[in-house]
Amino acid sequence: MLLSIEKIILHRLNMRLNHPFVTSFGTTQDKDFFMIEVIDSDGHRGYGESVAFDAPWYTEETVETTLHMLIDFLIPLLKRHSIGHPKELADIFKPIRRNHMAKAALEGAIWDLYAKRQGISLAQALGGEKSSIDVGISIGIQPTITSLLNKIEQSLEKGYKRIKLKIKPGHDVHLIRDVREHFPTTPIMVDANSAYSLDDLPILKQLDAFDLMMIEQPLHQDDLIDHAKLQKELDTPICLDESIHSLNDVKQAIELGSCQIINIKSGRVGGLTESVRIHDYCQKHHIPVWCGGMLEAGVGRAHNIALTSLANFSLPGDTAGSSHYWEKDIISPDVVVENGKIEVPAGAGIGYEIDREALKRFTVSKQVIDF
Ligand code: OSB
Ligand code: MG
Repeated sequence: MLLSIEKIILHRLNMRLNHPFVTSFGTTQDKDFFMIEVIDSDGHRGYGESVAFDAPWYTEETVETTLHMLIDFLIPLLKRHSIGHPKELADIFKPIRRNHMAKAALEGAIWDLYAKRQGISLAQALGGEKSSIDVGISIGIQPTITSLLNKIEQSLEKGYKRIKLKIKPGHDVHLIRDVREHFPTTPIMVDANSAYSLDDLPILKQLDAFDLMMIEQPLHQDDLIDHAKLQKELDTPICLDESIHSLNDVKQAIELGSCQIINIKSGRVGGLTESVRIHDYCQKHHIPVWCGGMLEAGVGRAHNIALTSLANFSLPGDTAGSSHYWEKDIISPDVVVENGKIEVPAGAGIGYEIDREALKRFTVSKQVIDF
């Protein structure tokens, strides 16, 4: 059955994070982003969230570039095709190079719409098998070691299954040593967001002493070769985030030995279809994957939960509960973490409703595109 799209609404939102999130790149507190609502002729509504930030510090995309791509290229392309299944979008979007976050936002909304039309959950539509997922938490760089230790303690009390800490040069070995003294057996990993180079090998090698689950994206954001050289020198598994934009990147990384674990973010790889392909390929090659986070609001978080229900998402991801980020989320119910687990909703599509009151409160502007 073909999808009969009648209307697309781009909701531009601004939401303030409960706490500023600090990485090796800088600080984020006010999240400017948009949510896509796709409405079909039967009144089904599919939702997608764009994960691009207001500035291009994580990848090259921004809120403005993703809107430009959607309005001037991707939505016009979509209008010229009839689609039966969201997997067809990969071919339809092929004439447009990269711009993965823009593509993923629209593709995600269409996956949700498709699942709702089928009367199945998004998790089921993607091939998910788990009814609940284990989750971890990503703690940004803290002003003092005391506040970091407190945050870790609070996160463990809430049951999070692993703790991810951000590191950068000058804020690494001593910090992890302190943390390990207080938490000798907690599953801990670190994320450098590309802050190091091979010149830092002596420092990175010292991290081997702390029994970390993995070190995420230590080197340059577009590198695979140096990561392969580094992995040969380290006992700690390397996980790639920024370096992975597609299944092709994953194939090259595995062949080169650049990493042993992959962080999948649907926005970074161009959508859920590509995420599932990467998941399947990694499963076949015995590479565990986990679902990364982009400080998403409810819709993006719901998509991450559905994706994480696939079997080879065998390590806890960064999908923390709504209340970790927001005073009020835009979905109902909130995403709740209990004993470090999130129940995968069984309802149709993403399985969460949009809280219209909250949506209105955070809406800055709205654009309606008729088909
Ligand atoms: O590197 O995984 C990252 C947040 C924004 C951009 C990049 C990253 C992150 C996080 C936080 O680590 C993940 C989350 O809690 O959503
Ligand atoms: Mg990362």
